Amino acid sequence: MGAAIIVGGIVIAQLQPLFFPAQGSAESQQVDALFRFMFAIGGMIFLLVEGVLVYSILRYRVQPGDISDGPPIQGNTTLEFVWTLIPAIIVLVLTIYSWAVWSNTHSIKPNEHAVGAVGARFAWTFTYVIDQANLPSGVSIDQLDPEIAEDLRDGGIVFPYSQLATWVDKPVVVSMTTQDVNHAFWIPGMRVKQDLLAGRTTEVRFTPVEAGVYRIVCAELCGAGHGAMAGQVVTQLNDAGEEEQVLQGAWLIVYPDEATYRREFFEPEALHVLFPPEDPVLLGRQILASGEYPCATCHMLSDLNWATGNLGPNLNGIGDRADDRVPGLTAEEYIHQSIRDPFAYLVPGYGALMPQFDEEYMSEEDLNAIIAYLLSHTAAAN
Ligand code: HEC
Ligand SMILES: [Cu+2]
Repeated sequence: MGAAIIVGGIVIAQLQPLFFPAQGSAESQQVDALFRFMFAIGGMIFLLVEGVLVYSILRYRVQPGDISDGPPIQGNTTLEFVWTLIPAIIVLVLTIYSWAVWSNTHSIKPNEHAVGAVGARFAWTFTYVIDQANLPSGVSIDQLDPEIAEDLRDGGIVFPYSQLATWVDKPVVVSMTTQDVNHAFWIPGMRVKQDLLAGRTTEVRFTPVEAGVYRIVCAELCGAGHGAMAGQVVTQLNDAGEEEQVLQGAWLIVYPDEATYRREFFEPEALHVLFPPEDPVLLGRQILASGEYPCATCHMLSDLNWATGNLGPNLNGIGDRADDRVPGLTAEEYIHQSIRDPFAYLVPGYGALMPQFDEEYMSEEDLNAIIAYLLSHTAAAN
């Protein structure tokens, strides 16, 4: 009987992969083993309790005509002792086992790939550092604009990107801060989850073991667009008229090796930052495309493949309507105001939802480039 319950619990625990996403990290293997262990214990207790229940219903059900009371039983010290001891042992074993998993998964690994993450309502932005040690191949520091070269010597240039990119077998540490309220950073496929706390930096560590694309989800209710603070796949038509899947929002991309990571992600992005375009329209496009600011969660804009944001007005054609919105404001002044001080004028039909991008959050240079880019979106230009 006891053996049947133990085997049954272990069999139940084998169902676990049905509910869990594929294991993407070294940590997920440890976390899942711990979970499977708890699931087996839970399965055994389930079988024991349900078994006793079903047995009692069948074995002790009332006989026809029997109206007597059951035997009067007063306490049972052995039984009480056993049902206290067994849970105490289970809790102790689980404490030791989970402590071991926790300290393994949280320990600092040698040679970690350090990435920054910023949570903002309602998007994630990741930051990468370019320094003299990881300049793109073929680029030397003398080719750079003197100001950029200076920053590079001074500890490196930080650039933002809307995806967390890394490669297989590389331990990653993500240092996280929030622009506004608390958020929680959750990658189900990696089995890691950590809160972002206002005014503090928190960290999360994992080592990917499988190349692929993983969802990042916000797991702390943070406002009206909370549900959008997660990656999505959207099917769109590309230039050739074929359907293709476009990634929206924050995703984790794991490349198979470092060389692919550098070639497909890091070097092209670093070149954009090291040699920024002079034309403000192109610069504005580059800034918005980088995902540094969370605009795509709320707005659509075909040129950047922003296809899902519907909390704010569609920005296609904004260049045509900007100078008619508020009497007395030029188109530039209106866009400036809509970003720095969004509640000064609310587009009819929309609520006061847009974050205020003050000078601390968005520099005047970034803002001017973004204005130039947005105003280039006219019906005539499209
Ligand atoms: C949380 C959602 C949200 C985010 C994030 C957001 N916006 Fe908005 N935005 C809105 C809403 C809602 C409105 C309409 C109400 C208003 O005017 O404030 C709006 C209005 C605007 C307008 C005026 C549109 C028009 O038709 O007149 C512009 C321009 C704009 N946003 C640009 C941006 C840019 C650029 C970013 C990123 C830097 C951004 N928004 C981020 C929600 C958002
Ligand atoms: Cu959030």
